[in-house]
Amino acid sequence: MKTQVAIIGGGPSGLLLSQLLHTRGIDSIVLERQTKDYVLSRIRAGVLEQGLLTLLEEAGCADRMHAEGFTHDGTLFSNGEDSYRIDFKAHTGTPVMVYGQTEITRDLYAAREAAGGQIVFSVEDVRIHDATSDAPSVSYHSNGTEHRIHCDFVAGCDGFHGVSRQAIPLDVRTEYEKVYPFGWLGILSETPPVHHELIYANSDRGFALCSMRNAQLSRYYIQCSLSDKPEDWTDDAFWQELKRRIPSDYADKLVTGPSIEKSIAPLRSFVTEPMQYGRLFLCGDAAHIVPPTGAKGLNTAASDVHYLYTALRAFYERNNSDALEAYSQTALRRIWKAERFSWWFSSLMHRYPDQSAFDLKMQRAEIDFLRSNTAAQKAMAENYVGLPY
Ligand code: RFL
Ligand code: PHB
Repeated sequence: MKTQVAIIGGGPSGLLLSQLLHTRGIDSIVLERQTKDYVLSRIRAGVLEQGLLTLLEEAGCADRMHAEGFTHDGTLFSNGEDSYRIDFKAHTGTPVMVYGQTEITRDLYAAREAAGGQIVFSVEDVRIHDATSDAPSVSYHSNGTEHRIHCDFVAGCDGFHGVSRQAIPLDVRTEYEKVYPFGWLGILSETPPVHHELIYANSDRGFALCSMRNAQLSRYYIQCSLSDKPEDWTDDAFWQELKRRIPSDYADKLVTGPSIEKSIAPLRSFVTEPMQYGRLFLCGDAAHIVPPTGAKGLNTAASDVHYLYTALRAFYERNNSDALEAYSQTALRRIWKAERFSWWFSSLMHRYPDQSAFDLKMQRAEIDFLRSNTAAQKAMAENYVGLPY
């Protein structure tokens, strides 16, 4: 088999890149380890930056998002009983969009299928060959048979546990990591959201987040211990704990119901450098992870896709490889800023097991500063809605 760009991973990064390339007549084949149903059963991100919206529009996949998504101009922050709102739109001129990653992925699959795009599911043993040559290839097993795709470029969009990052030799690759001493227990419930905007809550009992997918579907999270298992938490225990962490006005009107999904995500900051090796380019979670505080995971994946798509277009349309050569450097400049924001926002909002009385005072002072200082709120808003590409 032959294609121009072999894409490993059929999550949002791989599908978006494939669809964008298709709009410019550039061929790709997507290899996905799981089945489509499995990919569409994962509940992940919910808040989208304007940059991702623009990419989805360019890919021709934004109609349902514009019809069904919710534009949020701001967000509530609470600290115990005290709450305040930061108006993103007033500070930056830009709102954010609330529309689930699962729905974006569904829309991208529909677009690829309508365009006759090639996506091979349930592939095994994916390997990248000759990445530093002008003629790389990707081999894989499907239904017990080995196949090989010859291509011009390989896009590694296969997430944190994929093979692409591992294909960069250890003497070339440097990894930076911080693991946080807690996780997020999340539930999805078919109940109306407690508030029309998100609530990020800091409390003496730990962090909580009230989010949503639509008018009848809510997404809630609470900070939990890393040793907790989802089955340790009954729905009732979850709702009780959430209510203790948000201001009582909201706790009193919270509509509870059975969870339809319950999972625990560990929190991690991670970056690998460089994000390219010869003709292999990493995008999204394959190259970096952020803690979910601030919703930057999917949005940083989108900015990588933007830079790689732009660079591939320059190569195919103008025979110019400058942007491809600069890809890692360009993408990483924005990634590190999103890493900084997610790390800072996580530090501000969570209770740490080893937090000293001094650390707690510093956290409170920082929250108070944010609550009362317009410049601090503007900086927060600029980061939250997404730094420019
Ligand atoms: P994905 O979504 O992980 O997709 C990678 C795809 O590659 C496939 N794959 C392979 N395919 C072929 N061969 C292999 N060897 C392969 N190995 C893996 C996988 O099956 C998968 O389909 O990465 P991508 O596309 O870069 O997208 C990134 C986003 O998914 C991610 O940044 C966010 O979802 C992160 N994230 C969240 N971000 C937010 O902004 N807000 C959130 O609330 C939020 N919640 C989450 C999250 C990530 C989670 N993970 C990864 C555990 C909750 C969870 C549980
Ligand atoms: C979500 O809706 O899943 C969500 C929203 C905001 C975050 C993290 C997750 O910061």
